[in-house]
Amino acid sequence: MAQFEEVSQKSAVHPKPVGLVLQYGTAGFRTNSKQLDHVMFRMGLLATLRSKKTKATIGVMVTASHNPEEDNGVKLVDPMGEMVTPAWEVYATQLANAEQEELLTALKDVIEREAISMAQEASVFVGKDTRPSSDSLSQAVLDGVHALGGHNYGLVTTPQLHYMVCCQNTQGRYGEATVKGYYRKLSQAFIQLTKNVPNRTDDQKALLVDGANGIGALKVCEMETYLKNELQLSLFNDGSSGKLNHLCGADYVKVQQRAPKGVEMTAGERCCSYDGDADRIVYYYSGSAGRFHLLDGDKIATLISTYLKELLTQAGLDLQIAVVQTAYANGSSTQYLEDTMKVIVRCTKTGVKHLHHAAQEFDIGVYFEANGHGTVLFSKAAEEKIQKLAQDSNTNDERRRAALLLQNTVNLINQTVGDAISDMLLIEAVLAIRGMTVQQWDAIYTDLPNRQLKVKVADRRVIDTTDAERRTVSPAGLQEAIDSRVKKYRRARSFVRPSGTEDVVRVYAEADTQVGLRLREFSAARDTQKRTIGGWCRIHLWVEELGLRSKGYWSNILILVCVVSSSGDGDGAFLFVTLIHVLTVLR
Ligand code: 16G
Ligand code: MG
Repeated sequence: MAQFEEVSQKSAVHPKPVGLVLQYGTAGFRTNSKQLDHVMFRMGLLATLRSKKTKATIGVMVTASHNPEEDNGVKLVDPMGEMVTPAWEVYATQLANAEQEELLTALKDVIEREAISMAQEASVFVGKDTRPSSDSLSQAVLDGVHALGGHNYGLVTTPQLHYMVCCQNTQGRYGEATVKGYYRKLSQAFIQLTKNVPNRTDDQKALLVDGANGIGALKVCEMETYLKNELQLSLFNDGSSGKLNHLCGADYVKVQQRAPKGVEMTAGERCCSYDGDADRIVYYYSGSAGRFHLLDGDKIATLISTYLKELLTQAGLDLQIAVVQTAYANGSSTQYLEDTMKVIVRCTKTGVKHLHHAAQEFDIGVYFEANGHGTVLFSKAAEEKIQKLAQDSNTNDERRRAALLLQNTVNLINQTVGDAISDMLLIEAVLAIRGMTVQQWDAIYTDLPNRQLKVKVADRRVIDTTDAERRTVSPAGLQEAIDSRVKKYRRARSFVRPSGTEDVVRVYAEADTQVGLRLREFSAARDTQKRTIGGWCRIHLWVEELGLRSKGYWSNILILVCVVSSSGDGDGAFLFVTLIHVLTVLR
């Protein structure tokens, strides 16, 4: 067949390095950009097949998100804007790893197994971020889809691509499938939501944005005129000089628990950071003593679900609302949501697709990872009920007002995937409507002291987990060892899981303890540049107090010092140290 001949010829231009093996991971392929040319070409082919199979437009996004500028990656987007279905992740890995001479056989294998009619038309949208390698790599994707109706969107954020795929496949019902259509839909909803908020001052409209030197910076700039000064953005790390994700962006801020480079914030000012492809967001501010306060995905989920629940009550709508989190959600957030807010809370494995899937089971599913990936999903029935009430002229003013707010909230949210720009507008609207400052938002609950670190072990696959990654089933004895340490502390929780994106094991620990408080004092001193010999001595004393001496005094001191000095506060470090010791067994 002519199509296969063309595939053969073009694949020779995008040859696979012999023996290279890559895996379609949690968020697609991701590695150094130099290794990806053949993968891109083959994902172009696979997206075309997926489009023929589903008889719908498929998306391909070229990005490595928060990873360094030298890296790149690719992921496929299914017809409703969601991540590609798991069976096709397997095909993606098979195609990417087929040696040059095996490619056609691998391709034909997919066609046969999925009973794909090659005569069917195909449509593929290709998007890319601002990395230097994204130009040629997206061209390689297009080579794969070439002559089969592929459409190149050029520079877009990941969520914009998801959005446009969904618009295209719903014949415009979700919105217009263009970047301008996206700006218009979101900005109109934002203006509608905030227009009746009394006495909104310029201060309340001001927001500092760290664009991570990436695509989000470019796109939020384009959007500004649509917002008609209802939001006044000061943009930092806009990509004009700095390097992508370097000392800036949501991942840096969340992991380091400190402000990004280049953002000039004064006490109490609201700031947010996007990641490199703008599908993640975190907020933060500087407190009165110069202390850094982070408002992560858990705080965002709490703010949004509280707001939605209040509106549902005011509207008198009986819709079930749930919050979906992962094991990384701070225990205080879960407790607040369940005990105070009385909303259903679900926990899933790490990775957007798992949360998204779980959230689809409810009338309204709010999902967020602590790292800032997340959005809100409304069921079709929920959207219809909201719409019906908003148009019902017989209902009372309070109910109608709440229904209208809900309706505009639905329009403001990108339901296809977590979206830094859409989430930012929603948070800004909610703060305005509820008349809340960032400090009041932060005070809804207090995070339990916690720590997260990665450990390199010989083979991370020996760790197998269950219960949404909260417990290990192998190797034998690991879970018991964790349990015996965790039970010594109040409100303590800890888990170990193999990373889905790096060759490491991640360790998480949280607890409410006196030692945690003292470590917090120490790190506050660090923040105000009062790093003292006395401070370091106190760390020695705590290690003694915790009885860690026998378990390797100096290595404990070292880990504590690293943990305390590399992150905002030192809480949880003690528990963490004991866990590192559990893991040394596996090294
Ligand atoms: C990917 C996921 C993110 C998850 C992270 C976990 C998407 C779009 N991104 O970045 O949701 O939190 O992986 O990484 O799904 P880990 O398995 O290395 O901890
Ligand atoms: Mg990202």
